Amino acid sequence: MKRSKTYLLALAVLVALALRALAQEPAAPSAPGGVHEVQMTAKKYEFNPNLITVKKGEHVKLVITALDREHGFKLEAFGIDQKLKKGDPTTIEFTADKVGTFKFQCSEFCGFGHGKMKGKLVVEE
Ligand SMILES: [Cu+2]
Repeated sequence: MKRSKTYLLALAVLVALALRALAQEPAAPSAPGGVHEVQMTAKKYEFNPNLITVKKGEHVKLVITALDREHGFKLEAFGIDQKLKKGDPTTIEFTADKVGTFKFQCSEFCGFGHGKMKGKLVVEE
């Protein structure tokens, strides 16, 4: 008799723990629809940072300043191709609505290293 009581008690504790874990789960996705702002610079021949990681569903706001001359920011997967005027912060906004790794690159010919001026946007689940 005593054994089955202990067993029931253990079961009740397990059920309580499981319910608590389930109740906490929906809180996990960090701020759906939140704004993710990144300050960036562009110069011959690099973007800094050149690796941007965001979460799916976030509204991404890139504020990019071209330091040495005019450059461009092309993120084809999200239909973005924006000129970056020298010394003038340009804001580019989009919603990261798909998961994956997407390349971006300079879209304004800026010299012999232009073809290597690129980076990656990683959108995580
Ligand atoms: Cu360029």
